[in-house]
Amino acid sequence: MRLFFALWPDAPTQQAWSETLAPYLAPLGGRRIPARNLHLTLAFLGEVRGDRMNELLRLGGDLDTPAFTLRFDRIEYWKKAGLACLRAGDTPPSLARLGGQLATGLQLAGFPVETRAFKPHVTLLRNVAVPTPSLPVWPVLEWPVPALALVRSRTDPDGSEYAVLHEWPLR
Ligand code: 3AM
Repeated sequence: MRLFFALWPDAPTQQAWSETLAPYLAPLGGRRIPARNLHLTLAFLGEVRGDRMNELLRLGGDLDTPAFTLRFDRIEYWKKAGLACLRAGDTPPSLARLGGQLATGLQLAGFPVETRAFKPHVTLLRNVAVPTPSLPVWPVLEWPVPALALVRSRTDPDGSEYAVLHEWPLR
């Protein structure tokens, strides 16, 4: 199974973001990520054997993260990856801590971890055709993050299909 930890908006939130952001994205061309796939990846694990699932469930349950709110205030174009993503100017300390604890826990358990700095983002567009400077999003999209999620990814010719396997409410 291909797995990752993420912050996963509920369906109405995904739909609201998709509709609100459509006018910002239309001029950039590229391929829209469908509303149901919008999420913020915390740690990508890649292929994981089914018998390691319990370790991941324990790890997720051991994290004790206070609830926090993300304020998405801009769309950034990432040239190298060719994508446009939703970003928050300020990373809440709880999110930075969650990302750090997760990376440490995964590393101690022997899972491969990303060595690049964690830059929280929600991918909105791939294969952007029209490069753009950062676009301010106004009004800011406020998202009280409800939970941490463990997600399975399946790739098929039509794109990625995701399933939330487990969620841990933030306290
Ligand atoms: O959440 P975003 O869209 O930023 O690009 C994949 C997606 O990122 C990324 O994990 C998220 C859920 O699939 N991803 C896929 N393969 C990856 C890899 N080998 C990867 N991230 C890092 N290394």
